[in-house]
Amino acid sequence: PRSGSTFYERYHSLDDIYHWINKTRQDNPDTVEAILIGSSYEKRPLYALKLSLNNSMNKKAMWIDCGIHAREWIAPAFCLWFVQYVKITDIMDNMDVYILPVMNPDGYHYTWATNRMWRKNRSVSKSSKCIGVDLNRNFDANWCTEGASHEPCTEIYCGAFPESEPESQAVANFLRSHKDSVQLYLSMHSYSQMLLFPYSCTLDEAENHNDLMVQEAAQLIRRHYRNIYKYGSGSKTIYLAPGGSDDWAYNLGIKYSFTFELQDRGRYGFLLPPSHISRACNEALIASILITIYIPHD
Ligand code: ING
Ligand code: ZN
Repeated sequence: PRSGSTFYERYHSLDDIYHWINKTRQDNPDTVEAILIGSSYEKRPLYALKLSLNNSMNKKAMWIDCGIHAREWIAPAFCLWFVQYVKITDIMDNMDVYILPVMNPDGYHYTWATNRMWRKNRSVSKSSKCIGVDLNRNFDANWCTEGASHEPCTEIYCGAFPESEPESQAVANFLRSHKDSVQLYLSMHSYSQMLLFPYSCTLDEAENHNDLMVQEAAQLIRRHYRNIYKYGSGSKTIYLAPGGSDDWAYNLGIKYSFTFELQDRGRYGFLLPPSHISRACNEALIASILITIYIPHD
């Protein structure tokens, strides 16, 4: 390890992250619970942590997933960072937090073992030799229209049908069964420094108040870190991308639904050096806390 860097300022293998999940749960029995929400194509467990105050009667909750795409290593690093550095009073007085540190464990493991630039999961297709579905094209939001592909050899393969993949199905099932409490959905990606809200699956405008919230969040990052984040709807800010998790969550009824594209803007791209983890995660942390503060209280 780089001298002077903490555990949270480094990237970690999947095994290390599973150990971290277990240790975090054991060290914080009153506030942290690990929930098995499903398993991956290669049968790895999908653990979400639930952060809540002792005996909290919270009816409200937020969800964060990280690492839906394998090579975007800063995303899982953010989920660990969030758990470590979020101050309990910042959010948890009002909300429980569900946090899935690695939504695509098979792909993440593959980027450590074999191919650093892998994006998709590792599911085997019946119709092709090519492996993997883009989990962020596999949700049931204008599934596999323009911006996704039926061709398994592409990076934006939508899968055989919506929620065909165990990873997307696990998240969708969890959110369906918790939709009365979950008010805020956040999905962490990299790179390009953007705060995105629905829709990505159509150029139509979503009816929401998310615009103001991300504008404030982007301004906060600019003031504190002198760093520029663009914001807007996914389809107008990057590209049309149907089947994404944030659009699906929004259509489910989770009105406050965002995708964060973390650092950087392309200098290192997916290979963001560990020395940048702290800044990248801190700016996303203050942005996400600001968004929680903006959510109307009842
Ligand atoms: N970007 C996202 C992608 O899946 C996105 C952009 C956001 C798509 C929200 C759909 C919904 O292509 C990266 N970097 O993965
Ligand atoms: Zn991504």
